[in-house]
Amino acid sequence: MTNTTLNETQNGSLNQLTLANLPSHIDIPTYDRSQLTAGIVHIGVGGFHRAHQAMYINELLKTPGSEQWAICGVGLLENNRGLRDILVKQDYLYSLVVRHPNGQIDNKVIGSMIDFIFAPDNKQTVIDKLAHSETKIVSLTITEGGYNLHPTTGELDLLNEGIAHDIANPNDPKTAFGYIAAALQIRKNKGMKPFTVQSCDNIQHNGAVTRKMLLTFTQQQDPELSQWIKTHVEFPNAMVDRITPVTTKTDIDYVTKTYGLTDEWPITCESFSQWVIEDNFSDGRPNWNLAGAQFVTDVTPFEKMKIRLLNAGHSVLGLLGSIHGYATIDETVSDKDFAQYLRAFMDLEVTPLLDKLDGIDLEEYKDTLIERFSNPNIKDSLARICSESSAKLPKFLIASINENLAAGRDCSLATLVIATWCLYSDKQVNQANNPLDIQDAMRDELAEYAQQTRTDQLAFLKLTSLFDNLINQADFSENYTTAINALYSPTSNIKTIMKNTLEQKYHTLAKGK
Ligand code: CS2
Repeated sequence: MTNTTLNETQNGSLNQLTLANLPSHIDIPTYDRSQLTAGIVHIGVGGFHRAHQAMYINELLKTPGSEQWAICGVGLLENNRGLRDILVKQDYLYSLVVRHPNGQIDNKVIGSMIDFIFAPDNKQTVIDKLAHSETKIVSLTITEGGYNLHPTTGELDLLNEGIAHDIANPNDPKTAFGYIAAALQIRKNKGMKPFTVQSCDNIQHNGAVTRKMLLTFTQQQDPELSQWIKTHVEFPNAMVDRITPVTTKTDIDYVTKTYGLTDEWPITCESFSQWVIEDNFSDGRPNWNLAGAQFVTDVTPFEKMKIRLLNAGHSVLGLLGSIHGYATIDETVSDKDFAQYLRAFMDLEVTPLLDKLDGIDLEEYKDTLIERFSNPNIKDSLARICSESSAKLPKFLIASINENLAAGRDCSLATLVIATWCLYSDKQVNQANNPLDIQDAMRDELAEYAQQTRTDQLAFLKLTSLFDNLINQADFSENYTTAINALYSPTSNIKTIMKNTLEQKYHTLAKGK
């Protein structure tokens, strides 16, 4: 590279033209992007999608034969406008910085996205794109909350504003379900094949849940459409995994320096990646297995293992670590008191709930999780981990509490996490009195219930849409009260409370519970 091109590159931004000027150690798309078509329309182009599914397609495209499986992104949210502008400017290219625990860094540019539609301004364009015969798969990362799954009834929350709006206005959708239903209606009317609806969110049986939500939704809108979807549309379940922190200014600066050009929204992620998919598709699929994904007939044991150990483990560290005053996962887990608590939680309150998995050694899996969490090059913020806890904890943690209670097993370690969530929602500061960055659609409601704890120790649990009947289960509420008393005592210290809870746990176990 000559000095002139280097300067031009340094001043330029990442796009199809400048790609050729990148330093040769950067892994760039070598395939002809002009020949690609978007067989996949992806709703919810967050960091995780860009580090995971889009990366798998990028790898696949490197060998000929998959040109029809590029991605068209769709952003449903008003705050996706900025992302659209950046992606358009960059010809939908973005950099992916893969950080290994040992410090090794793989610098990539991902080219599998070839279009992006900002839905709020282009509703009909999105519907037409989904209804187009080229679209074979509509995939989703709309977060746990995006499914509008009522946490205790397991049904679609018909009172949700967006859902109620979309049921009443089939031609003016706002939610993923509204768009999907509108497009499937067109395909049904035209006698076309449906696309597959593929969830990539951290929900156990994410495909079955998506199916159930969409069937309830369309049942309200048009029962005939619902029946057609029930008969014809596939919703494969999948386990997805790759830790992808929120992009920071440091990540952007790193890319500017290393790539010699500007990427306004690079993604950083860990080196580990896993995708286990049930092989049920309505109209074909890419050979993701050639890019490292795994097709199975039943994903149940994989997803339960991942959600109950990794995601719940994150929440355990996230809430306890936040109160202590830590900012990131690696910082929290490098404190041996937190690592010990996490491991005991995994071993004693989750492992007994998991089925044996051929080819997977659970002890090794847990060791790997701790190693991944400890990756000092992934500064995954506790604020991200604790964000939308109201949508996450029912699936990640409360499900395990209920299963343990039903089996007569102690679950005091998870109980302390729920009590800590109450303190976190109530005081909204850590134990050094510094404000916490709480992002949760239910933030005000959580605070309202939690703030009554001083007069009613069980007040938080009265939020039955999250906790269902936990308040009436003596085995739970006794431990919860003990935890609340400790957390709300004037001399409270989270580490001491964790130590005492662990000690008590071992006593209880010694008594055979
Ligand atoms: C995290 C997940 O949001 C969370 O609470 O646990 O985003 C986690 O990093 C991914 O599921 C990893 O695959």
